[in-house]
Amino acid sequence: MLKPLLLSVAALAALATASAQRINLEPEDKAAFPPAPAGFDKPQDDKPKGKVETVEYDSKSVGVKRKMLVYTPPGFSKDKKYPVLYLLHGIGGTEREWLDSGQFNVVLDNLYAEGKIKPMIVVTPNGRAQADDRAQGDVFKTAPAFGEFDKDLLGSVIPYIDSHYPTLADADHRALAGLSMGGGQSLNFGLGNPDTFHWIGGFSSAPNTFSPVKLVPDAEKLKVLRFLWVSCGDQDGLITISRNVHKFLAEKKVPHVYHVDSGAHTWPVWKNDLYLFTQRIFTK
Ligand code: FER
Repeated sequence: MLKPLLLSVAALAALATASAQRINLEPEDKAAFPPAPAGFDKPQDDKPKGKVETVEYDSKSVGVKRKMLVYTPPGFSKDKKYPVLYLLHGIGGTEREWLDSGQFNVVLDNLYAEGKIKPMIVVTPNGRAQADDRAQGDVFKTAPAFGEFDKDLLGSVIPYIDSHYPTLADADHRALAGLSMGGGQSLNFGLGNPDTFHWIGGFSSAPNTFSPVKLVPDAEKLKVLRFLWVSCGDQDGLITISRNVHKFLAEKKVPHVYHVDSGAHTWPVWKNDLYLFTQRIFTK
């Protein structure tokens, strides 16, 4: 087995692709939903756009000012109240990754134009909870800081958003999702804090994902969840992580969706997951 800790970010996609031949799929590794239609991620000039802004907040746990991006939907008004999706990046990214590499705002704008999602605020914080949170050098060395991010998220990020934006500030109106390292964080912190998040998604979750027993020590406590999504690409060497989480959830009878995309550890998979996941949150 390759030692991912020695790999650069550039080598990561290669790892996912190179290991494709060694991936043994199991019968349950299937798509739960059809993929997004062509053009779902292409800007449409004639449609209303949401707004993305960068804000700075005081991180109590890290002890510095940190940045995050906040997307407010088309037609946003301070006189309304909105649910909030916290969307987390991967090991090679920062608070800008979902925007610069994933164009998440375009995917959401297009879903609004078709009336397919509820109006929501989307926050992309920086999940590398350390003073230097840039994605530089050997980013795998920063993996421990991703494990510390729950303190910042719960102690500073969410309080900032709830005090500066018109949010519906309860678990029924708060979602947590992310890709790879951010997927692991979403499962770890989301399932660990069912009083804070009722909608949770792990996309291609990385080896930072807790083992299933640690992730779900008490299945009863997860009955409050409204939606739990576990997905991965069928050509991603990390699929065993998501599959094992799915199997454990199924054994413990925790309702969830296990969705296997066609693709590797790459953006088309995560954009597709965003498209499918956001249509299923804040419903009812
Ligand atoms: C690893 C392989 C992949 C790992 C992290 C990743 C911490 C993360 C990948 C990503 O975020 O894209 O062994 O260990």
